[in-house]
Amino acid sequence: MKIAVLAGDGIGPEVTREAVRVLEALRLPGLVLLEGDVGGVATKRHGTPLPVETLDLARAADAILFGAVGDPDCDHLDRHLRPEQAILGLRKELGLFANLRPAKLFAGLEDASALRPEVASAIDLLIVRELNGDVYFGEKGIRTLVNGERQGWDLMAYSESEVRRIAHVAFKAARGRRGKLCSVDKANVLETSQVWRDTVIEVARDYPEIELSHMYVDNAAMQLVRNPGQFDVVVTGNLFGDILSDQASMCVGSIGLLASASLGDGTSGLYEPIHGSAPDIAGKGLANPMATILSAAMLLRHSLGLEAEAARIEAAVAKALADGVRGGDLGGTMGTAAIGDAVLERL
Ligand code: GGG
Repeated sequence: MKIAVLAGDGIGPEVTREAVRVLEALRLPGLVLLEGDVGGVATKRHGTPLPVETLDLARAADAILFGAVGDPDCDHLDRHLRPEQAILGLRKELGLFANLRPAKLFAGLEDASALRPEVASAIDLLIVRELNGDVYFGEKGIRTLVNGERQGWDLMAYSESEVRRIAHVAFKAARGRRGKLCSVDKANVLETSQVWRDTVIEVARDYPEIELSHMYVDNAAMQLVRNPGQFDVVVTGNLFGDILSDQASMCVGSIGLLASASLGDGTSGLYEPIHGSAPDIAGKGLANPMATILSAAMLLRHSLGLEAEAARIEAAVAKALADGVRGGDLGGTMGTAAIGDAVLERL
């Protein structure tokens, strides 16, 4: 069982270290962890955010544990050299088109949510974000208009086959949960969303037992804070999914709690916290590592088939939170390593 550990920038190395400690504590026979450079750190060392050695390491691994990328030192660089290109490149190169982002309120965090406790306690949803299309990968550029102004442009596009494959993932996920799927788009304005909606409706014929609904993204953002308990599985495009999952994270208390799995048709998957590199707190030992620890649990479940071990990690995190373990993101004072210790003690 070979796991590529790509810690990246900012708080990435700190939070990844705690997840690695948890994985090592399980003493899984045959587990090998191999580190690689990615993101801004790779641009500085190798002149590219995704060196070929890192890509080869990721390809050869059974799964990838990823921290975060993003470095203000690289803000002035050409887009191709920016840290974020590393994660986009990995998703594209490895065909990781389905990003699963579960959000559930942990017991004891009712007061940490941005929502009223009775509203927050109903949250148990899964956002299925498409990862290989949309404005992230459409043609883009900056052109000069006749009046001399610069104009930036990014093509938003989804083909039927791209929508079809993510819709199947979402319908199957709904089948294993409460049987409800909400497809989020902006079909009243965007042609992209019209194709998205028509295709989701077509795929729905294969899943008559699933209750399908459609929602415009602006309404979905509002409903997520008004009545999040109505959602079971939400399927949406790359950009809308990125935004809605950050919003969902504050509904359950903190972006430091949301894990994710990026999956494709192959066997290896990539697992990362949904948060970025948080350069403002990098290196201070203040970041909450729970999202990365929970991502490691998803890795064990989805890529290695180790359900019992995954559940053990999730139970340890839940117990730590129920016992009052809190970092600064949740109004507490505990640092990254202390939170990692608290999870390890309960493993
Ligand atoms: N761990 C997530 C991370 O590093 N996010 C930074 C980033 O640039 N993400 C782009 C995206 O998720 O679309």
